[in-house]
Amino acid sequence: MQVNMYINGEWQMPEKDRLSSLINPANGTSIGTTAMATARDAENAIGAANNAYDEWSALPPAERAAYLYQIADQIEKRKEEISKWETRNNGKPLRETFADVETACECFRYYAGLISSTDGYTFTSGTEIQGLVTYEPIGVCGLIIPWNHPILITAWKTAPALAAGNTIVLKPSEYTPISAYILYEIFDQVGLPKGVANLVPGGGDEVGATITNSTAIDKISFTGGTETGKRIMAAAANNITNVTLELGGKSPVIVFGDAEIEHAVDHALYAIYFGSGQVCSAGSRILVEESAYEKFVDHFVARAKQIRVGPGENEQTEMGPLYTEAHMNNVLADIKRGEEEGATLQCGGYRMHGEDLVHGFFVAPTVFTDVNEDMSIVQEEIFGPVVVIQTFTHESEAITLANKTKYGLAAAVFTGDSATGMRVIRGVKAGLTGINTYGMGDVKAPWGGPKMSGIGRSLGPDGLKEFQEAKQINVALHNEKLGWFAN
Ligand code: TXE
Repeated sequence: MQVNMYINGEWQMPEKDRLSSLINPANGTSIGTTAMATARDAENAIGAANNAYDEWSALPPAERAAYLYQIADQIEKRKEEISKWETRNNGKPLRETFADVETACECFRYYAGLISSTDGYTFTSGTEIQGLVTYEPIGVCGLIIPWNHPILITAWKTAPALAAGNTIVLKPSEYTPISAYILYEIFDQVGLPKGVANLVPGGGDEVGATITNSTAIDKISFTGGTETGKRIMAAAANNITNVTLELGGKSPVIVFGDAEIEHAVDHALYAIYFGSGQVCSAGSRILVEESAYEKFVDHFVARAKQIRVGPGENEQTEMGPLYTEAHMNNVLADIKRGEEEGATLQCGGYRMHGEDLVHGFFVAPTVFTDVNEDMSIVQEEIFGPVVVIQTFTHESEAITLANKTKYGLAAAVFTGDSATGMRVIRGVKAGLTGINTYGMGDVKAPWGGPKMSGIGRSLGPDGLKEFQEAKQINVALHNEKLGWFAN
């Protein structure tokens, strides 16, 4: 597999010295190479997107929607192939990559439907003005994608951007560009007009920075780490470029003593170990009411130890490796710091070396107890299969602890009393929340959160608005002077 650039409707090969190896995190072997585009390539892509803008944005929404429906159909046809490559490239189990590809399809169909069925609105101002509000595309959008959900987040940004009439320059993660490459094969196949969508695989410092600093980019939509998000926002400030940032989290799962404990444990396991904890909305802090603490910890640790960790291509696997060796080493260093800070390691905490794991980047499901909110493992996003369990004694303490990090992405509360659930969720600063469930996420509803978790929302009607500019049009009903000035 070689990932090339796609600029102005043409495949472009990089120079030989601009290729980087792609590694399967389950076994450390090479699965292909990717182009590492230059700043010049990125500028060419931005130029092509600018040239294509007038025609694409002028198409009736239904015609743009027709392309999106065709794209969704082709993704569906190649679902198995895309999932397999995504698993080899990112490491996630097949059941996760299948779900991501299915949601990517759904996302293209959802925004095709939404753009065909929604419009602006009218207003009346006094007796003199009939007003209209229209939603227009923003222009050329730079979409910067992380490695943890490559095809999914590519779809979350691409589908609403194109539906709204923008043209795009997409930079996938330099580690996981394969599924985006296949998506661009599909764009080519369905005959998306030249320059409407451009693919520039490459590094953040070169391609990413060219996009974020460009005066010819009208919108930046980024998902990734909070530190990178700050750099992107600073670069965007120079040109007052519109930004959407979807960043990190340290999301709480709050369990009251009256909750069904087995149910809460089951959801809490999913919340942290899905995606090996490499998910922005991961429930990486569990807060349990003192009366249920012992039972919860016993059940949670017993089940965490039984999770089947292995290569994602193995149908039995429930949790895969971390995406690179360097990231695995960071996660292991964070775990060591937790032990040094005095937390108790209940299980995991090590690199796994089983027969089929020895060359991969596997970290065992890890649980810490006896933690407090001053510890770095309670405050910092680890982005691995590591969870901390704390106690609380009453509702207001649960809310205070839940809010005591710089992030505000997700939160869930488990309780037998729906009023308690509602009160607590209202008190928690987070954008994605659940009561007696951690199964959150639907293309129809906004995704994102406040504080250092970002700015703006993906998905749902809010996700479309991120790629649109509102315009008010005031139409005079009578040709009368204002008469504000006498002469
Ligand atoms: O992400 P980066 P990294 C968090 C998670 C993780 C940490 C670091 O905690 O451990 O971030 O991960 C591109 N200008 N999340 O370093 O750097 C980069 O090439 C423009 C949370 O892998 O944010 C890639 O395409 N672009 C998260 C994308 O940004 C730049 C998902 C994401 O990489 C750039 C991933 C620059 N200066 C990590 N520098 C989530 N919210 O889901 C890098 N990039």
